[in-house]
Amino acid sequence: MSSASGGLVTAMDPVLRRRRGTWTGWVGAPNAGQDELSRALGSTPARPPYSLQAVPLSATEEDLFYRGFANEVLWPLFHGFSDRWSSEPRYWEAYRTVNRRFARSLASTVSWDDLIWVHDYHLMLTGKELRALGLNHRLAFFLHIPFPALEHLEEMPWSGELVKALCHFDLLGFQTNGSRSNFLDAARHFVSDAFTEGSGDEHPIFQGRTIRTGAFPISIDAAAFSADTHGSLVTAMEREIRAEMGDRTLILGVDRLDYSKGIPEKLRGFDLALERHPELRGSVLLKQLVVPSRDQIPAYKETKGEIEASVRRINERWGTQAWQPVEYLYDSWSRSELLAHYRTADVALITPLNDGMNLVAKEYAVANQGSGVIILSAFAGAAQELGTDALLVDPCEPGSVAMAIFQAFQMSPRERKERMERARTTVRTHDVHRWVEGFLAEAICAG
Ligand code: ADQ
Repeated sequence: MSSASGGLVTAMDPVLRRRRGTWTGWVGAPNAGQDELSRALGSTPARPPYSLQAVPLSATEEDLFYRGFANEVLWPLFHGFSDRWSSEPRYWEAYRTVNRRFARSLASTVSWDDLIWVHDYHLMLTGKELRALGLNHRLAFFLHIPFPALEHLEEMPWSGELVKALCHFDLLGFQTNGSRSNFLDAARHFVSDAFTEGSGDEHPIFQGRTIRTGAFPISIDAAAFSADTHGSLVTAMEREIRAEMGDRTLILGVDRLDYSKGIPEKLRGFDLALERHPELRGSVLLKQLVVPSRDQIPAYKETKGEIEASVRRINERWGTQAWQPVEYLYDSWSRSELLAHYRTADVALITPLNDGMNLVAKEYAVANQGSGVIILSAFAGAAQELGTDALLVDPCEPGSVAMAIFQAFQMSPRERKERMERARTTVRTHDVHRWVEGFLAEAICAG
């Protein structure tokens, strides 16, 4: 991970705090070790109550493995951005080397009965590497991002090797059934001999082991989120934000800087809403937080420039002396600031073009104790659980986003409250602890 401000850390930290275990990871800076990893994951005091094992990477490896293969090849390809991925062969070589290093590091510390649970697209070769080192442990993998359709995956020359490597895990977990079925299609294509008459269509057998697959939609620590919203600091900040807003409707956007999050598309939709619905002018504020992320990668810099130009255009077009329609912040909020904004916002506007899950939608559902409205992209994994209570949009269609903004603005307090209560119940009953129980129950049956 590059910092502790991503969805993976938000989801996994409470799980390890409760269940213990060892987190093996890279801290996100060249040559960083154990102390840096503690600081990145812990609050104060620095060390979280589980073990940490740092795998250091050199500056070149950070460049080729993390920025290169993980985020300039796999991230765009797996999110369906066929025109954005790089075919640089050095990236692939670095990915193999680093995955091997992670496997060696893991192999040096595991006990004979440990379950090894590997997370995300950075480490898809570790299963194969661990087996090559002779480990017979139960190996599980969870992919936090979407698994692409075969037609996208096939564009990359290393796809076959990647899919075959994944087949060394006993359990492969995905966010949605769509991703799971895309993986099975890819396995059928690249590892066809794993599908025999005996194995059936859904349970490939690879080197004598049955590979289990499943959809496990990830969630948040809903109880902790809900409890933290009552802190005095959060309440004071909420009062301040409300006072600044006056009677205006606060529409909130919280996204990591990423072209997959659909921020320029969101702004296009907002602009069109102001054009089509004069009632909104002077009455709404879009507060958009963009959390810095991967900003060394050219595509991310471009996205940042595009967002900033678009904010300027909208403010020039519609702003008056008394009112500026968009407040844009390129920053990282503290948890209290984030919670205070979730509590105050009348609408959460979440428009990724493609997203494994999107935890912001779930966090808002739990933290907003009032009667907020969730506007959510149909292409976020979270839409499958929250789809009936949120207003679903196609982020590529500005008209769809504009209509949802106006619908949220006009929605009766009663309808808002009912929708929000149902969304909150969904997230509370399917929280991250239930997610982990479901995954581990399946992992224990595997292997
Ligand atoms: P991400 O793409 O990082 O995660 P997301 O699910 O949107 O995205 O989560 C972002 C997380 O960052 C939220 O938990 C949020 O609270 C946190 N955050 C936002 N602003 C912050 C700030 N200023 N400081 C600290 N934290 C901040 C990937 C996938 C997602 C998937 C998650 C989990 O891309 O689709 O939901 O993993 O599996």
